[in-house]
Amino acid sequence: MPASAQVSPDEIRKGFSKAMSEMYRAEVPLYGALMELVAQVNAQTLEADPRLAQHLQRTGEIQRLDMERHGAIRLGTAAELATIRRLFAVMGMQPVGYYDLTPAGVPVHSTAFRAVHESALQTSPFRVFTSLLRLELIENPDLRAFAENALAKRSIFTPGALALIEQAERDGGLNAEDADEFIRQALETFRWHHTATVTAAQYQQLSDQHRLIADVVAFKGPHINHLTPRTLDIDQVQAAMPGKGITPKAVIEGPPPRQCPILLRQTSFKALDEPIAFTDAQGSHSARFGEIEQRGVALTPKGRALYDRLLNAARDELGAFPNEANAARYGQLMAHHFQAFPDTYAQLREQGLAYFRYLATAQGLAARGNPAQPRTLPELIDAGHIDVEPLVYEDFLPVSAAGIFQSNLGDAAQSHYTTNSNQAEFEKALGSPTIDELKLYGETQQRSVDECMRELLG
Ligand code: OOG
Ligand code: NI
Repeated sequence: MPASAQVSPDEIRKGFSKAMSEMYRAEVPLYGALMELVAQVNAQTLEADPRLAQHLQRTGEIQRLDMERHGAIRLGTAAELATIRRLFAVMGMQPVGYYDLTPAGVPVHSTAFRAVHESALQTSPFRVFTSLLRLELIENPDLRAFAENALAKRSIFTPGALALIEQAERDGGLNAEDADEFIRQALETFRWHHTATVTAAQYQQLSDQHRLIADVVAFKGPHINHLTPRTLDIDQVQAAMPGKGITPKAVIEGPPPRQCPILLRQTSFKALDEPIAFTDAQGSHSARFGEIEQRGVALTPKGRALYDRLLNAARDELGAFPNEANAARYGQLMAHHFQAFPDTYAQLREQGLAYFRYLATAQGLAARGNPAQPRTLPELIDAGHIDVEPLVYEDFLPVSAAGIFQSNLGDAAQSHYTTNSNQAEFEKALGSPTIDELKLYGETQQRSVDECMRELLG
């Protein structure tokens, strides 16, 4: 097939993200309500803060804001993870980062599939937080064997999806018609099932071991469990949720409110209880919830170490998992400890705490070829020939993710696992290494510097 007939993987991802959002909106009406609230608050925030609007305009983020979302799935076997990697690759999504959630009592480890190049992210920033159940953590050997057997019997991909993945791998892509069919077929893997594959008693046994185990093992496929829009003011959305009949979790995960947002702040509402037909009886299951996120600047290893240190200090002082009863104190402790985190972009940049994008300004371009034009990056910035924009954090945070899991699984789901993190095992299942996210931010920053210098001085 000639290359010209092929659709770019970024366009397939964009189409898939849209189709997924439509499916979820139709299946979970509360998601639609949340989307409307987020759109309202985003519009108000932009109106009230012209500087923010200008900055989003300059970086192009304004175009991706409405289509920005991430979702999550939980898989049961190594083979499922390896095939989902190939499915996401058709859409230009690579496994970025490794997250071990077992220290927080959730028996999974995870990665995030997403686009890696800034121009691809611009077309569609869609990401999927993908977890693999760690069956070895089920202590009861009979139950573990039952779970393994149930998972071995299911096939979560349609034959059509598998054929199109192979075709894309063979031909190096898909044409428009096949890409549309691929989106339709791939969507089936993420669909909700009203029927379970086990009896009510078996479900209960799995659930008693851990609710998450029942969520993965008892069903035909890895239903998408949430889709998360990006908000420009998470505190406002959190405050407005109850008025829309949505009850948010006790605390916002991630850093406290700041002038210059860093990393990622997230909050969610509890999973809905939905009717399920077990093989022998009617019952219910809860898995699907809603979440919102506010993204800030990506941190360098030095910035991230500071973030982790301050977060741990606040949590240690709290002495318990954040919950309804200690939420106010948690907020105070976070605000107090994070005073040690510089809160202007200039400080974040000068102290090497965050990543930035460098953009040549009109003034800089006009001065091109002028012998008086400065030649170094700091001088060009001072002269207004280069603008500095924070680079958005595109990834996730393990402590936050654990908090989101917990708020949906209920506190009863807290277990203590002594097993260590096992990135090598995860990557073996995945069939490839995971990409180091910090390396990607470093590369994007460097590319922007190189391009500026070429444009202004080249
Ligand atoms: C994933 C929870 C983590 C996030 O945004 O950190 C998550 C799950 O519940 O499967 O979505
Ligand atoms: Ni999420």
